[in-house]
Amino acid sequence: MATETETIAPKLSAVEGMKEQSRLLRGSIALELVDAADHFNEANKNLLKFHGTYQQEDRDARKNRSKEGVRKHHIFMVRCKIPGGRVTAAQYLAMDDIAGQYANGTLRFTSRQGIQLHGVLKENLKATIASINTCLLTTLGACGDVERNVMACPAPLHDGLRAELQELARALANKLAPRSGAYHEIWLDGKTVESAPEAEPLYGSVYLPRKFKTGLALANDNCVDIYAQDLGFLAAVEGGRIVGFNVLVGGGMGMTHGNANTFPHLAEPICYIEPGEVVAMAEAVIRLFRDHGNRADRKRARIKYLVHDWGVERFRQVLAGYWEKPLQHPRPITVGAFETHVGWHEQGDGKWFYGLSVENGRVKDQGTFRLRSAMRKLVETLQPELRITPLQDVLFCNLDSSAKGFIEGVLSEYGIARPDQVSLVRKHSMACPAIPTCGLAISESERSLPGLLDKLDAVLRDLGLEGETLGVRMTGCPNGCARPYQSEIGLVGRSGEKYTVFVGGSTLGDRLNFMLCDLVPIGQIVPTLEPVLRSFRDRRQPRETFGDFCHRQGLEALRALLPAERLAGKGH
Ligand code: SRM
Ligand code: SF4
Repeated sequence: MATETETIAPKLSAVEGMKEQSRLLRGSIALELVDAADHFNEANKNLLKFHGTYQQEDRDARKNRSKEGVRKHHIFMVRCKIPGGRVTAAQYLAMDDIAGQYANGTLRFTSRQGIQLHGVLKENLKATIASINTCLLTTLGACGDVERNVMACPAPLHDGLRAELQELARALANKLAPRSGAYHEIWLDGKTVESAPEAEPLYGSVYLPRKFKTGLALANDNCVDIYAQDLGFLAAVEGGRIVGFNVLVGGGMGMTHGNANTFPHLAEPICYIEPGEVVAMAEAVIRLFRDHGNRADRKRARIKYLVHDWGVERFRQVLAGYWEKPLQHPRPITVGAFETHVGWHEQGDGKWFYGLSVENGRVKDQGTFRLRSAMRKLVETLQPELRITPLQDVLFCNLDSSAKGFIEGVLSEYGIARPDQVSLVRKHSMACPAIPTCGLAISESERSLPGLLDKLDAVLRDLGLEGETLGVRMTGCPNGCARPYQSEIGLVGRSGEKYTVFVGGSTLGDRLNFMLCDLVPIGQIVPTLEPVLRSFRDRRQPRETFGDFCHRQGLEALRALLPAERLAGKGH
């Protein structure tokens, strides 16, 4: 029995044991890969995430299958980690080939500038991951308890700033990638990598308590949503060059309905560093997280809970123990703009880039909408560098001015809207994949947002608000993969067809929104928002945005506008 002065160490989560026993992520994945089953056991299923793949179930097929007493239809999602979202034309075309050969014939640009494939069968998993590596992309560390894809502004502007952020994103991704030889052994040549270390130098044998996400931003363009990152580097710019960074720690979106101990949290400024110290600071923060993060309760394991529970001052003190010099205080840098980067823009080097708005990041051919074919034709012909944006869109880079007419001709031929034909609200919106692939989804998201935006567009037009910048971010569960808790309107799956509606976020991504009402049937979401939008039109202050208006009015004033049946759901 423990004495009064002894503390009983909390029981570690089951995933910690799986990592510990995995021999640096090997487990028995290689053995299971060649057996006849269409899925992996629980331990390997968890380890596979570090290799960039999730074992999923086709949820559309689930109902019929259980009626017929047939087993689950297992499929795999494969995620590429692409720092700063940059891919060459050849890499994109290879990914498109792989999507056709091994996946469900679609590609998906993610909210962290990656590319996902869905619907891969176990028998094709090795070929899929090997082919991705052949085109010099990787899936290693795209998921799992390690550094995830590092985000940076994708715009190819020759402004002396963005290229530096892109370079840093690559340097961080290289330095923070797992060093285990398991990935090579299992997916590539099958041989043991002689140079691979016995232990992970940064992560140790049990890796991090949870996923860890890093992004870099400029104050005048917070397109990466720096406040949602576990670790953010916000540039200080003087005389047109980056002179240092504020280090922000503790952003994260995920929460669990009904568990008040879990919540979205914005990253807070902790200290200031010199430009050459970015990688070392990332390692210091990761070491701190490795040593102090919660390894008992995975729902409370993110670094945001350390920042929240300790407070900024204590966090700084602990971080000081991982940093050789005295920590400098953060500078007063605040974000002032957020760019989508869609449309036709000069790069500043005589070339141009064209940002295409891709609805929910899904590249597919469906009926007369043939985005996948259009992308292929554009990439084959123009051979551009492509950059994926944090809003799941894509930029065609390094173009001659003559390319614009060709691009718009192809878009029109393949039934794709030009950026100027897409409403402002649609351009600023995004949804997560949810059903049918995501095992955690409670409600639809990617498949429901387009129809919901049709209705919202109509209301905005009726109210004369179609010129307003506001976005809807929708997710099929409270994990927040489309970062819904920062947007002007956030819709979060609550129970089947019912959603929690949030309002009051800022276009700049620097403020959390608040719950307006709960358990709203999907068909009632736009009618619920209509009186709030009408009040915004009639009572806004000059140049006030919808998010700022909701924030200023506050919950009670906004709820007074709602129909009586909406008031049953609680606000907070
Ligand atoms: Fe996410 C889990 C999809 C960005 C918070 N996320 C998942 C899984 C893997 C479901 C699962 O664990 O079984 C989803 C796969 C669905 C599918 O079928 O593809 C999934 N997340 C996505 C993507 C594809 C959404 C998208 O619309 O693009 C994004 C992939 C990004 C990438 O390329 O790396 C994606 N996920 C995010 C973000 C946004 C971000 O990082 O900027 C968040 C909120 C920020 C954060 O991390 O707090 C996010 N995803 C989560 C969480 C909640 C984690 C938490 O600790 O609170 C989960 C659940 C979990 O980890 O247990 C999750
Ligand atoms: Fe799945 Fe939820 Fe993430 Fe959507 S928010 S992809 S439903 S985990």
